[in-house]
Amino acid sequence: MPKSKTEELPVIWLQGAGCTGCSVSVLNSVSPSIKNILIDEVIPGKHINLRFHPTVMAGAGEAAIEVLQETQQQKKGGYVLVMEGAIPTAKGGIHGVVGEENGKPVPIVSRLESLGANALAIIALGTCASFGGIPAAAPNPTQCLSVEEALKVARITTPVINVPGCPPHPDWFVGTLASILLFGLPKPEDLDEHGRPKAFYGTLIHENCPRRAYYDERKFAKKLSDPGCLYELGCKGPVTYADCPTRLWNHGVNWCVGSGGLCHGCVEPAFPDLVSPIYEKIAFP
Ligand code: FSX
Ligand code: SF4
Ligand code: SF4
Repeated sequence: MPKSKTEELPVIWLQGAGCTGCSVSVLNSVSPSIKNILIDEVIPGKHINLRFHPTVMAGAGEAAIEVLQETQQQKKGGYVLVMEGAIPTAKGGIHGVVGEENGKPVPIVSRLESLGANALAIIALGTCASFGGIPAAAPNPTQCLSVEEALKVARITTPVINVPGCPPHPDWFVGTLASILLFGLPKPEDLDEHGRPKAFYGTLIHENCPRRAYYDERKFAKKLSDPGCLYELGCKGPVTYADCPTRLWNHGVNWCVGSGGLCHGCVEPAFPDLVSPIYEKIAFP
């Protein structure tokens, strides 16, 4: 039999301060299916070897934790670290821990530093990991940081790709990973000023919204179930960059504004503090 030419990319997935919605969203990936992503080839000839994922892995306890150490040593510079959730730093990081070493809990911030320093790249998945998000909202009692902020404190320079969204669309994550497998790490010009792949976050929601004609005619909805533009009800589409109106969610079924809700700017560094209250009109930029 000819030797398999499948290339493997080891992936370690950690969860900090978040709601696990990012994992749930990715598990809902339809094309490719989550089975294709986890078990088969995500794209022809390329396989993701997901070695650690707190929610879906079968392993537990010491054996699972050992995989972290082993990957860090044996695959140095050749694995991707997916960080979901923000990084709590108050009280030595004790508000978020992953396993133990010498009988002591290991803060997620230490895991990020050790695994992050040795990774090929880090995908900060979700708005919490990318920008702090809800766990870092004022008054931020656990002193949560984004992945980039936490790495900066530790002077770690591993490339970070931000894939925000609360939660992120499965395609944004799978597409980012597939692009690394196909073309290598993104070039600076592939990312926007907030480190997000332009392929997914390059367009303003407001530009592609099917209700845009209402906006231009100043026909504003008075309540959420009305036809009309949702701007006066608090829609943040005019300050939010993502392809939700054209990509749609749930495998092309609908999206926030399409289903009568407003865009609350979940992919932006400003989320949630600076786009709150959700149901209040923003000043047009
Ligand atoms: Fe954050 Fe992930 Fe929002 Fe939740 O854990 S991006 S709270 S949808 O899911 O980090
Ligand atoms: Fe813009 Fe929101 Fe109105 Fe759509 S509903 S046109 S995104 S303000
Ligand atoms: Fe987030 Fe807005 Fe897209 Fe909804 S429409 S998922 S709130 S960016």
